[in-house]
Amino acid sequence: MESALAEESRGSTPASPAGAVIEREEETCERKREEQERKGLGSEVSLSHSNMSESAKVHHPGPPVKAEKTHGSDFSYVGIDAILEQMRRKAMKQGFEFNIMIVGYVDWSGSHKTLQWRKRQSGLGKSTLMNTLFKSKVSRKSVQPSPEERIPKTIEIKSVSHDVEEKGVRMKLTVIDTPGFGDQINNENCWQPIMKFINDQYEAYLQEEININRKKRIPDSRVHCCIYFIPPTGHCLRPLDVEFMRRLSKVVNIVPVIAKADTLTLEERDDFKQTIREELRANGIDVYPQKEFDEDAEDRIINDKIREMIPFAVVGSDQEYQVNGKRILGRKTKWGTIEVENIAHCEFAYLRDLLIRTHMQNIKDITGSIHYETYRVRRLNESNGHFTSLPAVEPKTNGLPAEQPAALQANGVAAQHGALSHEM
Ligand SMILES: Nc1nc2c(ncn2[C@@H]2O[C@H](COP(=O)(O)OP(=O)(O)O)[C@@H](O)[C@H]2O)c(=O)[nH]1
Ligand SMILES: [Mg+2]
Repeated sequence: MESALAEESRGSTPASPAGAVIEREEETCERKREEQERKGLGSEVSLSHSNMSESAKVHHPGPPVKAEKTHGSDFSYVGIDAILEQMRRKAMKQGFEFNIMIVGYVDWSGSHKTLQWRKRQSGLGKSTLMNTLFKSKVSRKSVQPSPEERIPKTIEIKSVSHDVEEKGVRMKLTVIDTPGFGDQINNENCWQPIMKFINDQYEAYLQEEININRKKRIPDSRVHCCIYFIPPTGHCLRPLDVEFMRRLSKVVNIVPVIAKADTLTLEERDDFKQTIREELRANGIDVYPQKEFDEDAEDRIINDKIREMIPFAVVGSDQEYQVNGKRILGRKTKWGTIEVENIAHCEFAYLRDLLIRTHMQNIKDITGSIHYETYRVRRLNESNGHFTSLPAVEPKTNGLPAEQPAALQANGVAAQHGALSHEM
């Protein structure tokens, strides 16, 4: 799929998230190269990242002339900082994965709500927001459902992957949609299929990890972040919102947002945000960025600011308009155009920055080092003593790799996820 992001990297549109970062990194590297040349380190050091033989040149005890040149003005310089450039190039080559889940529901329980009303209230703007975030058609357009499909009977979990590229940085973005959540007559335990899906991805990862014949890179289908959409009622969280976030925040990074915030006045918005923050606190719901995982004082200052703003009141749109000669994503109304990326209009830009520009790596790190780790420890403790009996680590007598465990559904789910994930 040709993404808008890829197009943007060639076009004249303003630099977008990853692009901005890469540009900064390139500037830094350029500066570093210039500095090294000034210091007399020459191009050999700057080439050291290109491949092993080149880097070997740098460390190989060369002729005295070379050594003198290298150590010319700064004898103590070793070149350790070049690792950053090596890492950058490796990351560019490998690309990376980011998996976002979107959850939220409109309360249709009142019997006076007609099908027509429900149709109008079709959603909270989850798919639209994904398109707004990644400026391309990453989430399937909501199609008009047939009458019998209008009220899903069960929660479906739909996972769609996209290869997005920007300035040479490749990302496999997977959006996991959960239509049907909260739509049933009895919503008791309706968070369970979502919890199961998240755990299934951890299980799939674990099975790959403990396999004797491991893949060089384990495919990462773990849910890095779950955006929970709260309808703009201005009242308070509904019991299911609390139940979902209370349970799920223990296994995944939850980012709550107020959907369709253009329907609230500024005052209503601020009051609603305040109420939600208090309710989250009162119910012991620890949403992302979790205080206990701040790494240092600097982290704490930055994250405290984010925590004071959560939940972000967002507006989504995949419609482009021309405002003051600039192309913008917005919602045109009788009284003007809401510019989604304008912080005077809504808080979409803060959400985008958190998810993409400033905290994406941290979101992935917390998934791996906290949520997955908790799952892994629990799972391995459970199977303690029987560990070798897990089929995944038992090589077959003919020397071929063991089959994946049939009893543990995880790999089956992963395969299904993989198959689903490229349907576009
Ligand atoms: N007022 C308003 N409408 C929105 C917003 N985002 C999406 N919509 C509209 O809400 C409807 C449902 O959006 P959709 O993204 O399909 O919702 P989903 O079912 O949650 O995925 C569509 O008509 C969108 O144009 C928003 O921020 N504000
Ligand atoms: Mg949708």
